[in-house]
Order: sequence, then C-alpha cells, then structure tokens
Amino acid sequence: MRGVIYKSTGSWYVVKSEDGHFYNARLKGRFKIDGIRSTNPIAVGDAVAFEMEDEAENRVMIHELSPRRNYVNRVSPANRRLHHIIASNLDQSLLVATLRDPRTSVGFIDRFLVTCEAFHIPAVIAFNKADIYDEADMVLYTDRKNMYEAIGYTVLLTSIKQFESLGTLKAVLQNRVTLISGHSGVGKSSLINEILEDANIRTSEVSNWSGKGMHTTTFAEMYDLPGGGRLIDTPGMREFDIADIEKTELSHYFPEMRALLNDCQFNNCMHFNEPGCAIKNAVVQGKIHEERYVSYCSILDSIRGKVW
Ligand SMILES: Nc1nc2c(ncn2[C@@H]2O[C@H](COP(=O)(O)OP(=O)(O)OP(=O)(O)O)[C@@H](O)[C@H]2O)c(=O)[nH]1
Ligand SMILES: [Mg+2]
Ligand SMILES: [Zn+2]
Repeated sequence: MRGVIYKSTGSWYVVKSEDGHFYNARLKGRFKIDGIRSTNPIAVGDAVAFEMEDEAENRVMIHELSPRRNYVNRVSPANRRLHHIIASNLDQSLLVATLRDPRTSVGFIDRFLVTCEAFHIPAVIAFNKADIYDEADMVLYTDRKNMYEAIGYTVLLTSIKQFESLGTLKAVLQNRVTLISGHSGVGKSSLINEILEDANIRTSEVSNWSGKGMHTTTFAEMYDLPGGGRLIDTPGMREFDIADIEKTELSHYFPEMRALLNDCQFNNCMHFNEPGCAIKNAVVQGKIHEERYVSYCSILDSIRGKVW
C-alpha cells in the first residue's frame, strides 16, 4: 500500500492511504535514508510505502520513502549539526504574523522569507488578528504590505473574527499543499480551525481561568482542505535558524538584490563594507528598503563558521 504521512511525533506516525484510510504507523527496523543527516527520517508530507502489521489495531509498518520533491528543515535544538525535517512535498509556505499579541518583527519575517527562497518554496505572509489592530497598527500593516509586495510576496490581512477576511486566504490555499509557520500564539491553529470548520484542532484558550489550559501545537500535522489542497499546522517557533546558507549566497535569497548582483565592483562582494557596491547604492537611493538591508546584515552576521 502507498500513502502520505499526515502526522509525525518522532516515534509513531499517522499515514493516509491512497484509498483514504488513516493508519497508525511505525518504521520498519533500522530505516535509514542516505544523504540527509536528520533527527527524523520521515516527516509530514512524505509519500511512503507500507504494509499491514495489525489489522485489528489499524497499525501498519512503513518500509519505503519515495523521493521528496522538496522539504523544509531546521537545525535541531539538541544538536546543531543535525537537521529536523518539518515537512516535505510542499507547494508554498504561509507565515502567520501579527502586529499585536505578539508582534512579529521584520527580522523574523525576513528570516522566514530567506529560508523559503533557499528551499525554492513560494512564500505568503498573513498578518492575523486584524480585529485588534488600531489605526497606528494599520499604518504599519500598510507599510509592511507595500514593502513585501514590491519584492513579489503575497501579503494578506486576516482575522478569525472577521469571516470575510478569510476568503482571500482560502483562495490562496485552495488546491495547494501549504506549510503554516509562525510564532506561538499568532493564530495558526485557529485559522486552520476556521478554514476547515470540522477539523476541530486544538487552539489555546482565550481565558486563562477556563480550566482547559493552553493548547499549543506540539507536532506538525496535516489536514485536507474541502475541495482540494492540504494545510500543515506546526508548533510555534521562537526563531528561524538559517540552515545551510553560505554568507556569499545570502544575497541571492533577497529577490530585490538578485538583479543587481552583477553590478558590484567586486564579484565576491558581500554588500557590507566593500567599495562600489550596487546593493548599498540601491539602499541609499531608496530602491532597496532599508529595513530589508538591516535584516540582510543581521542574517549575514549570524551565519556561523565562515571566514570572510
Ligand atoms: N483577537 C484575535 N485573536 C485570535 C485570532 N486568531 C487567533 N487568536 C487567539 O490567539 C490565541 C492563540 O491562537 P492559536 O491558534 O492557538 O495560536 P498558534 O499559532 O496555533 O499557537 P502555537 O500552537 O502555540 O504555535 C488564541 O487565544 C486565539 O483565540 C484573531 O484573528 N483575532
Ligand atoms: Mg497551534
Ligand atoms: Zn555589493
């Protein structure tokens, strides 16, 4: 039988077979995949082959992984030399950001975008909780929207309390496989809940005294969209760690810089303090947004272990 992984806890999996049945799955023996130093051999979105292990208990055994079209990984918090694969076979990645409760920084958004560019996965940004934005927040939203749309990204304004705001989001998600990321508490699970209606996935309670406690997402999990497409909910993250990017290639992952790279005086220009730098000139002329350049410098500075 063949199927797709819908959930992974690291020790067991949920797989959906081609004929639409869900099974609990585990890996056969010493399952090893060449070439990827990962803490988890199988991730959400993976296409796998499996066999029945216990029909009464709905349990199957995975014995083969199909080649991945693409994947997104992070540096493992436990061991920086290992990667943790978040999900695979994606059409796009949605960042849920907020301007309040909590505020997502431009630096965080730009790290997300660089990661998507490096993995060749189209990125969309949704600013959520629009219902609690005041006038100043809306001015900020318009600034951010203009900044990111000018360089080719789709930017949306959403709120789970403003049903009409979800129409555009639904259209963007339809018939695609979308990985949803963002800080904890920005509303990733709530948005998925609204969009799926019957998915009933757990979100944090608004009131602390409700007795139900917090329901933060702990494992990546995939859901089918009615009418086609899939959404992958992920646990909130503090920071995007830029894995596997060299300092010299960072500017390739800033779309507004790509076209100018041949115009720098030095072909190994890092666009930091070199003379005759086309990128710095573009920043001075206002053609590249200063905040984006600040993000570039900060990410450049954070890439470890490379002498330049
Ligand atoms: N006012 C307002 N609150 C929202 C909105 N979306 C989500 N929330 C609230 O924000 C809180 C966190 O929502 P979650 O959906 O659990 O957030 P999450 O991004 O899934 O968080 P993690 O699973 O921890 O990563 C809950 O109290 C939601 O009710 C919104 O559009 N407006
Ligand atoms: Mg969640
Ligand atoms: Zn330069």
